[in-house]
Amino acid sequence: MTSPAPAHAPATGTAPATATEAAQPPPHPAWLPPEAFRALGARRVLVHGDGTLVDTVHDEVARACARHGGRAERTTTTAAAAGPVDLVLALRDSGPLPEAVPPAATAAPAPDDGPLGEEGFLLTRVDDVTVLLADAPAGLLYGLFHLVRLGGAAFTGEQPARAHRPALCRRMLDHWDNVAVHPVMGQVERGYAGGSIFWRDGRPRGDRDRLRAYGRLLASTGVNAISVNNVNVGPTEALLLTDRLDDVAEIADLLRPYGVRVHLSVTFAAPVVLGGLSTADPLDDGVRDWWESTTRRVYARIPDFGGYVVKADSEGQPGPFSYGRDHADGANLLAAALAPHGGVVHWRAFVYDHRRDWRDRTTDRARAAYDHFAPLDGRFADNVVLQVKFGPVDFQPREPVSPVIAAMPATRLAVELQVTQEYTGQQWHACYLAPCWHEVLAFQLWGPGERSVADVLADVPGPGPRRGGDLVAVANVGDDPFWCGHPLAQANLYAFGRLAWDPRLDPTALLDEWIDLTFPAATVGDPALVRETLHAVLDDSWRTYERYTAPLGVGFMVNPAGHYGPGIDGYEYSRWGTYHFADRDGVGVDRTRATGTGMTGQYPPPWSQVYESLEQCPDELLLFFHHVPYSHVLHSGSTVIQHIYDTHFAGVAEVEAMRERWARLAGVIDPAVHERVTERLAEQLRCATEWRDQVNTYFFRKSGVPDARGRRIH
Ligand code: GCW
Repeated sequence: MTSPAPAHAPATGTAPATATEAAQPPPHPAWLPPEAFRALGARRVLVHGDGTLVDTVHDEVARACARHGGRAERTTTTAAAAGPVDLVLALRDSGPLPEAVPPAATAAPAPDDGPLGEEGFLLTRVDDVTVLLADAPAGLLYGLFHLVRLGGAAFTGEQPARAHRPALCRRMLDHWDNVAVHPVMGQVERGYAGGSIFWRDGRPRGDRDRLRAYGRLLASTGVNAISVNNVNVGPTEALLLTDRLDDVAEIADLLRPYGVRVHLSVTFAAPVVLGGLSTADPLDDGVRDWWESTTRRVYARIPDFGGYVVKADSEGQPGPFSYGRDHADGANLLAAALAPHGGVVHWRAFVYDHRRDWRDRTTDRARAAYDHFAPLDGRFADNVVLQVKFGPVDFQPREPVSPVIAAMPATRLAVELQVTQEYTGQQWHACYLAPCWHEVLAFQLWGPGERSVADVLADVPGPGPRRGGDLVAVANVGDDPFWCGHPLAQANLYAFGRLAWDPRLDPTALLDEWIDLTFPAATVGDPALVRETLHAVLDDSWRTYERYTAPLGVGFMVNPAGHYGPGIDGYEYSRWGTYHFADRDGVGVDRTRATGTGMTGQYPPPWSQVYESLEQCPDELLLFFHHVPYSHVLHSGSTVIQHIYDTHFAGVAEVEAMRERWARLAGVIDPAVHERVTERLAEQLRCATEWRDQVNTYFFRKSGVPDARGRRIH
């Protein structure tokens, strides 16, 4: 949602500014500090193969070995074989394998024998040699970082061969970075980590080391694609497609060694604003030719260019509706231009009327994406990826899964998550989002036992055509020394990449991975305390955030000025279509077929029934689907009003506990990290208290029902 906020929004709606200094020291190493490479770097390692990504693997190994006392060797198709080794990373098709690979390591087929593909790898350990084999260079790169995660465990005992492959082919981060500073949205739209790592004041930022470090971090989690500019494309950003293509090519060159392909957000009006044509009509031959020749030039400059990202007919961006065409016409136009080069278009489904009349209770923004796109299923070209926000509205801390995902079996889909914490505390609040994403990915679209969101994206067989898809997220990094403003928000970036690689991974286990890498035992005073504290602070932090903000899935009680802090009626009488309808008797949005907007009917059974039914609807989504009296009794046994009071008091108490736990790490971890998190937790407590007091007071005044436990409500 484009906020109507002035450049200097009131402090209540805007998170405190993050200081960015002019000359910056190297950024925090995040989850790749040198110490994380100790186990690998202390070994005799052989890298076998050719190619840019193999060079990257070898460089990593060589640096780790130089630091930790091991020995790095390289053999290629032509170079001679090496002496005894502890670890071999080899491309299977790079000529005969070096003698150092024990024959048994290649003789035994992996249990799930099948092609490793472009990115997979096979790991085994035989006769005291750890052997990692791949059929393509990217497989070696991902294998290398897998070994880093394993640490010493990669070098013990015998280990049967195991194949590793990503569940999803494209694992992508979208940057909402502006090239020119936007008068309201700034350098990075919804960015909470300082400036952009790519752009500054209309020009490339030029910090090549920072971009290489970013590519490396992404590769280590499995992310293999990014878009480098905001989906709201302004006049300066539009030029990246043509006159300023060199700026994009430079980023692509820096990220290529890490297996990350670059995509570009483009404006649908490009033929008019860049090409001087009188129309951007998708069925016009001149428009078609313009996109084809422009795209040809892009590929001539960047041969591995990923494709386009398009926000069309959405929040004021131009689109096919202006020409009486639909979104299949629009998306297929760009897809046709990209297809000969192997590119894709990510076409966003975030299409809704943002000029509603709040008085009209018959229309429903949550219905919009389904209403626009479900009828188009089957009409999209093969290289269109329809990019759907995970929920029907807009990245709220709690939403049901979007009904679009089950409704479009003949369309390739991307599910879009938001790593940048627009609605989840703007990287001032500790809010570990992996549990939320895990719930979304594990949601069984056609009921218990049926395929999940992750299965659909991974193209797991089921009824109907198979299309597969991507996981995409809006990035949370900037030029902040800690990358993300909040050092603990690094865990979200890490977990996103890992879940996109394997959506079955458990969020708590992922946090352990991140802790092991970011805070290696040898670098902290008390490793057990560090682990215990980070789990205590982060494991449940998303639910804590939910407790002190909008209740029971109703969403959008944020301050409209910047989406930070409470603004309970902030959107209630606005044009944006996000209402809670609280009055003296009750609260919530009636989306039932029986008496409401009928949105429950967009789900297949059993969910269409479960959400329709007041008795069956899960508590956490109750107010998303139903308008109920304050006295309504939840499955938990509590009334809605008492639940509101209880969760808001509990949420603040939990933040207080987080703060106390964190204080115990003083002197145990890097003081700069400790201090930054301490500062943020103080602000989180202030803001959570504000949320609690405003929400509780608001509902007490509306309902007149006192808190059963007699706590202070204002
Ligand atoms: O969540 C909303 C944001 C807008 C954003 C929009 C979108 C890039 O408030 O800032 O615009 O979503 O996803 O397009």
